[in-house]
Amino acid sequence: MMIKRIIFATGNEGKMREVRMIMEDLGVEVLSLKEAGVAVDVEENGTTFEENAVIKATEISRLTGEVVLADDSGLEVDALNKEPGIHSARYMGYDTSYHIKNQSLIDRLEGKEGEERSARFVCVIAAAFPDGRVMTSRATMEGQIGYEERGENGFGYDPVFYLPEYQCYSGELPLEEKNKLSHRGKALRLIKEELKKLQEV
Ligand code: ITT
Repeated sequence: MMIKRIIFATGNEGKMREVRMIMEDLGVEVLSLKEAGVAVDVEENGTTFEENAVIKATEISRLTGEVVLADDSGLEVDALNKEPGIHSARYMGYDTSYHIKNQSLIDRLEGKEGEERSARFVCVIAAAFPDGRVMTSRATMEGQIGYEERGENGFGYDPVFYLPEYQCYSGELPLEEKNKLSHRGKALRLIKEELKKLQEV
């Protein structure tokens, strides 16, 4: 199968920047929804990251007839029963600034220390093909909710996500470094390997 182009079904510019770098060496044109001229808002009414990723990818593939990848991701905070989880984008309202969302997590963990602050980013990537086939991959990045926001890189919850192993915040990582470690980098590289295999047959 010759895959010439892929639509990456996201409206999130932060995700798209990371995705472009990870997919660079595949030799396939990767278009955002905007670049592909697709202006639909898919309702993410699933109850898991997998369901939501599959909903986004299959809906856009059905609409366009193209190979479509979608990412559903979020932040699980153990002390908050894994909230905000699949609701990470919606947490405190879509339009609320991440400075406010991040500060709210810091406030909600007051009095907790070390491992009690454990959290992880989760990413599920779904790939949907015009013939109806679907595949998914999942990966995580483990860390903790920090005591403050740090760093100007990344997006969303990156400035509040502390990586004890590296003694820095995700928001302090350059794009390339984050991609090496991140939930999204790991999940997308798994799918990329599958796409490479398909290219060969
Ligand atoms: P699309 O559905 O259009 O892709 P979205 O931002 O609504 O965009 P999700 O529903 O998957 O995407 O929500 C993911 C949210 O999880 C995202 O908006 C951030 O709040 C958070 N998140 C996921 N990955 C992250 C990362 O690498 N760094 C910081 N925050 C992240």
